[in-house]
Amino acid sequence: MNALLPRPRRDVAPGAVHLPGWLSLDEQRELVVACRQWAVGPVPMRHTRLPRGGVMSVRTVCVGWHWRPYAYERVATDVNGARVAAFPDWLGALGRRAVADAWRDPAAGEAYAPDTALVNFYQGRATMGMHQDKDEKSAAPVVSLSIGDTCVFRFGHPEGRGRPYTDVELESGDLFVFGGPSRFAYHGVPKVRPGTGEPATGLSGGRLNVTLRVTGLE
Ligand SMILES: O=C(O)CCC(=O)C(=O)O
Repeated sequence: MNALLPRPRRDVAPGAVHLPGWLSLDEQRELVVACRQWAVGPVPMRHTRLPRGGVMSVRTVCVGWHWRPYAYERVATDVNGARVAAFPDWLGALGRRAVADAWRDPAAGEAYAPDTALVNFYQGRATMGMHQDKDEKSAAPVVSLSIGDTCVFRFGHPEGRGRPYTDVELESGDLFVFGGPSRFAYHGVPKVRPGTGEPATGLSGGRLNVTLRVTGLE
């Protein structure tokens, strides 16, 4: 955590907002406890297999709906066939507060009804390539919460993976919301800075990222 320099909120692109230090230390601790529980089951955290045979370097566990490339399912057919953990009410409430604060729009926050969370854990050299979040059948915003090591979060535009993009340092407790014209912007994590996290969160190493989304599925 950088206690010396101020880290003001920033509108990175239309509909894309970075709110540094949005989660309190207690909220980060509670999220870490919840992520630890989800990581062991009913569907364990795993490296997602990609359709062309590759494997993602981050490990992922899902809540509410199970994500695999191009599909959301209630049951993790690509892992162990179990039904994913239920999406808790408290996580939906956190998402509503996030959207209201990021967009300074209480009505948009009230209307936000996320039904899935993807929990990504970055350890060692794990990174994430530029991609769009487009397996959801909804244009509702994505709420991204970071805990642990700082990362470089690269946020681009919907037309392609290349420039222009903005590199944002996401630290433990930061919130990033992207929706509206930026909902389908390409984004990725080219770098995580090991050893920069705050052990008081309960995470002794690595980086956790939780994204809340609306699947648009019944
Ligand atoms: O780890 C992050 O900050 C980004 C995660 C992400 O892009 C995703 O889950 O689709």
